[in-house]
Amino acid sequence: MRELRYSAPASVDEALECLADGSQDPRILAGGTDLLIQLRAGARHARHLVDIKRIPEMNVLHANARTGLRVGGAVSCAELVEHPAAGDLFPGLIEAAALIGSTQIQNRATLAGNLCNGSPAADTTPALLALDTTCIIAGPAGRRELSAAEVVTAPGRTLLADNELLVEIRVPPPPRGASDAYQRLIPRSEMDIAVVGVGASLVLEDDGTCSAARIALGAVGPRAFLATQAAFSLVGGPIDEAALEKAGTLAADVAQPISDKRGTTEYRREITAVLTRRVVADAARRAKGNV
Ligand SMILES: Cc1cc2nc3c(=O)[nH]c(=O)nc-3n(C[C@@H](O)[C@@H](O)[C@H](O)COP(=O)(O)OP(=O)(O)OC[C@H]3O[C@@H](n4cnc5c(N)ncnc54)[C@H](O)[C@@H]3O)c2cc1C
Repeated sequence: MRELRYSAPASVDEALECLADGSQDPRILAGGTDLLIQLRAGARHARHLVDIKRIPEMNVLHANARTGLRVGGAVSCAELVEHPAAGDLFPGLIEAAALIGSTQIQNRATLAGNLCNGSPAADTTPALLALDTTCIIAGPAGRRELSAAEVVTAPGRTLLADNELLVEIRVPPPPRGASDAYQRLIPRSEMDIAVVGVGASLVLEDDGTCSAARIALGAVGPRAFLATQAAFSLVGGPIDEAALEKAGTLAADVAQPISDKRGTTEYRREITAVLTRRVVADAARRAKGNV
C-alpha cells in the first residue's frame, strides 16, 4: 500500500509550501466529500493530503448588504446555509448549497470544493455564476482573481494550477431590487445529481422593469456556463409570461446536454426551458420584495 502523508497547515503560506513540492503529489483536502471517494476509486491520485480546514483565513464567513458575501475555502455548506444574513441577501445561492447531499454531507462539503471539483452538475456553481462571483486564488507568485465563470474549464479541470489554492469566494453586494434563485431537477427525490440546474439573478426597478439579469446553466454542457442571450432578453421590460417564455427558449437553445441514464438530450433541453422560466419567476418575485 502506498503511504499517504497528511498535513494540516495553520496558514495559507504554509499550505502553499506543502503544495509547492510536486514530487509529493500533494492535493488540497477541504471537506473530502468528493476527493476521498475519488482517491478510493482510483480516479485521482495523491501522496500528500493538505487539509485546509485549520487555516483561519479559509474559515472567513461574512455576509452583509454593504459588502456582500465572503466565503473562505474551508467554510462548510451547512455553516453558509445557517448564516443569519446570507439567506436574505442571496437566497438562490443558499438554496443551491442546501440541496447538496444530506445534512452530514453539508457539514463537510464546501462551496469552494464544489466549484474546484469541476463537476458539470455541481449545484452551487450555476448559483455562483449568476451572482457574478469572484474567486481569490493564492499561489507562489502571490494572489490573483478569477471570475467563478472562468474557474472550471472542463469536467474535473480548473484554471487553478496544482500549487494554487482558492482562498475565498466573494459575491458583490446586491443592489436595491436584486434577488436570485436556483433550482435543479434530479431523477430521484434526493441524493442524486442534477439533470439540469439553473441559477438566475435579477435587478428590478420600482416600476418592475428588469434592469440587469444573469442566468447560468449546469449539467447541460461540459461545465456550467452563462446563458447570456437568455438573460439579455429579460432586460428592459417586465418579467411577464412572454419574457419568461423567451428566456426559457433562448436558454434551451444554448444548452448542449448529453444523453445518459438520467435523461436524453431532448428531455434535458426541455427541462432547461422549464427550469429557466421557474427560476427567473422566483428571482423576480423575490426581487419585487427588495424594491
Ligand atoms: C452522498 C453525496 C451526495 C452529494 N450530493 C451532491 C449534490 O446534491 N449536489 C452537488 O453539487 N454535489 C453533491 N455532492 C458532492 C459535494 O459534496 C461536493 O462537490 C462538495 O461540495 C465538494 O466540497 P469538499 O469540501 O468536500 O471538497 P473536497 O472533496 O475536499 O475537494 C474536491 C476537489 O476540489 C479541490 N479543492 C477543494 N477545496 C479547494 C480549494 N480551496 N482550492 C483549490 N482546490 C480545492 C480538491 O483538491 C479536490 O480536487 C455529493 C457528495 C456525496 C458524497
